[in-house]
Amino acid sequence: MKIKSYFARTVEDAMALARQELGPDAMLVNSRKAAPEARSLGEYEVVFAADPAPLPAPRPAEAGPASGERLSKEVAELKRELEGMRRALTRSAFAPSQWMSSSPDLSEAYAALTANEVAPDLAREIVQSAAVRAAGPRRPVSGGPARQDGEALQRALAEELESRITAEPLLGRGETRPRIVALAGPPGCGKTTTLVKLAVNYGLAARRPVLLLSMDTYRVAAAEQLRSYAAILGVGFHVIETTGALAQAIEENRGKDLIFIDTPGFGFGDMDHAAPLARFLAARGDIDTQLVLSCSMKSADLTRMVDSFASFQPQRLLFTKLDETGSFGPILNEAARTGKPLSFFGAGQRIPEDLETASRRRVSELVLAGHSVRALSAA
Ligand SMILES: Nc1nc2c(ncn2[C@@H]2O[C@H](COP(=O)(O)OP(=O)(O)O)[C@@H](O)[C@H]2O)c(=O)[nH]1
Ligand SMILES: [Mg+2]
Repeated sequence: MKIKSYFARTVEDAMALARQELGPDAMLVNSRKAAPEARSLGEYEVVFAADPAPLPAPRPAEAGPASGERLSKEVAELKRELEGMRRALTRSAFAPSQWMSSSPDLSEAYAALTANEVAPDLAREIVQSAAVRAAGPRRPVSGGPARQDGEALQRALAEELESRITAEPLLGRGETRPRIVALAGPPGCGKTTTLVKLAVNYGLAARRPVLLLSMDTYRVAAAEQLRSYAAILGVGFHVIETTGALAQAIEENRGKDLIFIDTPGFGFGDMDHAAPLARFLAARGDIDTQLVLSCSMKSADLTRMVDSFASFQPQRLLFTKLDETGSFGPILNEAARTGKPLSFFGAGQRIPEDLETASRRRVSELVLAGHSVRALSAA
């Protein structure tokens, strides 16, 4: 037997070359994308085996329908094979690494995280680090037992997850008074609702003098919503049209303890209008700008939204509508990606009850909820 490779731009061409030289009885051994060093010869390589004395190239008369049929059969077979290879490659590129798929606990944990919309890269990182952490110093993961200690792994997952985020359920920056908080974010994400919740819980409930300022003068009646709340709560309220007026209002209310600034919702298309306010807030070292984000947003849109609010230089991320979703991965994704602390969570429409302080523990509970490695192991 003689083994010979043929290179060409396509598999079909390479096979035609081989058949021409070796005749119809040569056997196809392998076909693949050419190795990089052989790429100059052709994109694809087919390997044929034939008897040592190569048969003469078939004369046109012999290359009749029979050999043509055979060729196309082989090509069809090759195509199937290539498709199989492509699928296998795709699977291994997106699947967790080898050792992860060798451990049911780890792959279950990875699946649970990604099902909760944790970004695949982050999920992989967390599971891998958790596996190392759970294995402890004397039990390296590679070649270790396929089945982890379920409880240790569960704990390690939470620890790894929590180590990637921070929480600061705070209002204002540092110790300076008044504490000034601006809530920014897309339309309908819950800025006004959350502002009132915060004003009640941290202002009125603590008997601290509060002032509410609304800059939401774009939409009809938007400021009126806050005006009525201010009236009900009996706190000061002003509608502010410009950043200059905002600076002045802050100056005139230095005696207050808490100043909340409600801002218009800016969507992807409105960012040009947002520029003056974004510049103002970014430049004010005394204003705590919190970016309000709804958990019910699709995670890709959420990421885009966070990026488009970068010019506001928000101090913290505030997630709302936790009650409207079952997938909490995006909270983790954005907190880990931006490195910004999480401040508060809105978890319902009721004012002021549906407000929570953010904590790392809460996030890991939400993200890992329903996932217990132990339970899965026992199953
Ligand atoms: N389910 C739920 N709804 C919320 C939450 N926060 C705000 N909302 C609702 O979302 C809608 C828009 O809220 P609003 O505060 O006006 O959003 P804004 O445009 O960002 O000021 C209102 O119907 C709110 O009641 C929350 O945490 N959960
Ligand atoms: Mg509003």
